[in-house]
Amino acid sequence: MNKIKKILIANRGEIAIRVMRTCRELDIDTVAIYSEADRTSLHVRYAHEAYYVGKAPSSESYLNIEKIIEIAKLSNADAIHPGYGFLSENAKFARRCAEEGIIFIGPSPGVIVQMGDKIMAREAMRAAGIPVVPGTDGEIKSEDEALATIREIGLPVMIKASAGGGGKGMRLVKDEADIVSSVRAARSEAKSAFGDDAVYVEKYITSPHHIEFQVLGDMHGNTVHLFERECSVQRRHQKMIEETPSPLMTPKLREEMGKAAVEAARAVNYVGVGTIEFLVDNDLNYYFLEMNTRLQVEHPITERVTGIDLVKQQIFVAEGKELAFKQEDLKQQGHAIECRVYAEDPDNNFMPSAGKIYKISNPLGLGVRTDGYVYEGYEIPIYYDPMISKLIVWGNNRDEAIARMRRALYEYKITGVKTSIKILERVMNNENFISGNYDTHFIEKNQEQLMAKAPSMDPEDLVVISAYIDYLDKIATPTLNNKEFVCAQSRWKKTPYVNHF
Ligand code: MV4
Repeated sequence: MNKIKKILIANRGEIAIRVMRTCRELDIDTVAIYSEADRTSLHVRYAHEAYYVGKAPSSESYLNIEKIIEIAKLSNADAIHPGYGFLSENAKFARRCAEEGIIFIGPSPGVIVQMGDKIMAREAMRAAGIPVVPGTDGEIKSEDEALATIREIGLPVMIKASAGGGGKGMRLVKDEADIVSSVRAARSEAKSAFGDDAVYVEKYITSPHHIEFQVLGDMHGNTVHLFERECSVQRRHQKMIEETPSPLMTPKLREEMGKAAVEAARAVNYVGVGTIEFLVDNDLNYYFLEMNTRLQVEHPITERVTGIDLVKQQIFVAEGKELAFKQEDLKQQGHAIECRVYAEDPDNNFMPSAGKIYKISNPLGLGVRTDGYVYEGYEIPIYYDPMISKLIVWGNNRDEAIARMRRALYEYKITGVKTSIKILERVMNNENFISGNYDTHFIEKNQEQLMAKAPSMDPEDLVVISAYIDYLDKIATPTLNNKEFVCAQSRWKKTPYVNHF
């Protein structure tokens, strides 16, 4: 046992605050680092101490390994929590921490390397008896080899970069004539993106579900899973909505996949929280896809249905504690959904919407959690991820959770920047989503309903509305921005604005 007293959080935004919240509950001191662009960021104010780390670009700040180690030593932090993104899956960083006697809150550098290399990960899983997508044994070394194997597997196939993941460096091949050019293209894309041109081939699974299992292992050989998360609602490999339980799941499949996930983690002696990603086809066959060796963005839905604080578990495990529960102690209670709120303009091809948050009103009430970091007057830096918050709701069942999410989205008011809130509302009202009938192609298949532009306004209506706004301005308290609120309210047709007064 190695009690942690002070943690440096090598991250920013909502996840930095999320981690610090648990630290405060555990009476652990927190050290923030911040870039030039983050001087006014909330994680800086939330921490017990904060240190400037470098210029705004990530490469000079949140990715600056030596500078971060220096600050950890200067501040006497005994551990570093990397959050997600940035250095969270960087084996070199984990190794440098170890060399300096700082606890890296995550798995060993060896496991990070092994799971970061998708060919190695595939091999390890196949050896452990976990179903992997049918495909090549290892790297495809030549175009001839590609041709031969692809003829064997049968088209369509996916060519994937071994150093890739999350959709980067992937090529779908449907036509034999395209094999050679696609392998070449995938290779050169991989080379320039990752400095590694190794590629492999997998059979293409049509319309799969993306279902992942949360795993947790300690240093004493105990490993459990904390059930699944359904992550199929995504746009261009950016997740939008996650839920647990998965509407697709049956008790039998859950048990089987849960066992597979635990075996997968055991096969690499996994210590810490991790995620086993699976593709599940329409016949409920499941295939190992990748393992993520970090705390994930969507971890709160798992926390909500299991009652387990995953950051607390990360810290306990890093201290060398034994897990305080066994698999049979864990239950999924009710249903949780997360919506990711991005500062993006859905009417303008999801372009990042930079600018100052003018007004923000977070949803509250029964069964609602928001993990965010922006405040009124805060200017969202352009340098980092556009996700500004996560809205997580819980219900006794899926229908209640969806209704609650609709209600919470209705309460969510953000002005000053464009956000994805209205798209999220449309998903919550989409018949296919409501019936649980969706897969990874949900967004494209429901494009029309989800992306419909608001109808342009009749000039006569505009006159009426502007007169009404004038009227509201006269009766309102000066702190309320009625103009903005009228705009925000208008998307909720069933609740006319006047009902609130
Ligand atoms: C696949 C696939 C179909 N067949 N592999 C995309 C992200 C990367 N982690 C793997 N991805 C996929 N791999 C085979 N053999 C379909 C996808 C895929 C996908 C996977 C998960 C979530 C959303 C997705 C959207 C498009 C494609």
